[in-house]
Amino acid sequence: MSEILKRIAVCVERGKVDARSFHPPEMEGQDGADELTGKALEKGISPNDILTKGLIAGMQRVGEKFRDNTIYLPDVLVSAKSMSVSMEHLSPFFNSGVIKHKGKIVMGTVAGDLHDIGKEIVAMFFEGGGWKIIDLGVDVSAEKFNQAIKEHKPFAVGLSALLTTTMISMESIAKEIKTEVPDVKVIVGGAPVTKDFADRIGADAYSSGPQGALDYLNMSCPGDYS
Ligand code: B12
Repeated sequence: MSEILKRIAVCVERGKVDARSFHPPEMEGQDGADELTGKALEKGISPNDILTKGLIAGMQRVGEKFRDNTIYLPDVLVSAKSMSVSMEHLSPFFNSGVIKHKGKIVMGTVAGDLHDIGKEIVAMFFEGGGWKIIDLGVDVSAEKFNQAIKEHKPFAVGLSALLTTTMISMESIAKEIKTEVPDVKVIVGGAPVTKDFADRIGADAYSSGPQGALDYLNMSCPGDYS
């Protein structure tokens, strides 16, 4: 694999945004994800390879380390920043259809709940895994989820709940989604949510963090970037 793609993956993994950033200290002064993505495009490396062999490869390692508790939230946030500066270089290729997403995922925090930090992180990992996110924000009703599902035809919908009280909304929302659009995969998560609860409400998948959910998506819908 091209050296520059390996370096892009390392920049995402370590959170090296650009040449000016001081983080991580041992990479100070070196090109970051920003410059390397620009240079890779100038060299004629395909945007698809930059995405899959650079950004997604780096983000996969971030997800595994976060799942294994060897890195923490601040590390994930700098990795997300590195990924997003690179994505700015790649966005024209998404818009023109040169690179394709694996599929779409509708995300939202359920009705009555305003917590969105966890949902944003999960969404960012999904995006880093090659999925297009339609983020409905917080306090999202079943009706709004169903409207978005019908409009965007996603492969899956991700529901987040942080309150024991809003887990009750999660239950009715998951059931209403499954009644209206049985084919869409419902993935649930959030601090009070458990696997038993997810099974009871008829969700297709539960994960305590982003990586388990991403593994589930990639297993059920491996996608095709060609
Ligand atoms: C920040 C925070 C707030 C902020 C939210 C800001 C924001 N923009 O999100 C504010 C101040 C608004 C807030 C308000 C309230 N909060 Co609050 N809040 C928190 C706090 C401190 C951190 C939550 C957080 O962001 N964690 C960090 C993220 C990264 O973790 P996470 O959300 O769990 O997400 C991870 C996983 O759960 C999972 N995940 C999450 N969503 C999804 C979705 C899918 C599909 C998947 C696969 C995975 C997944 O992956 C994420 C990444 O690993 C927690 C306490 C705590 N330490 O958790 C209390 C906490 C959640 N809040 C609590 C309460 C009670 C409230 C209030 C009712 C307080 C009040 N009396 O007004 C209000 C409720 C407002 C409302 N209607 O929602 C309680 C809930 C208790 C309970 N069990 O019901 C907690 C636990 C605090 C406590 N110990 O009492 N809160």
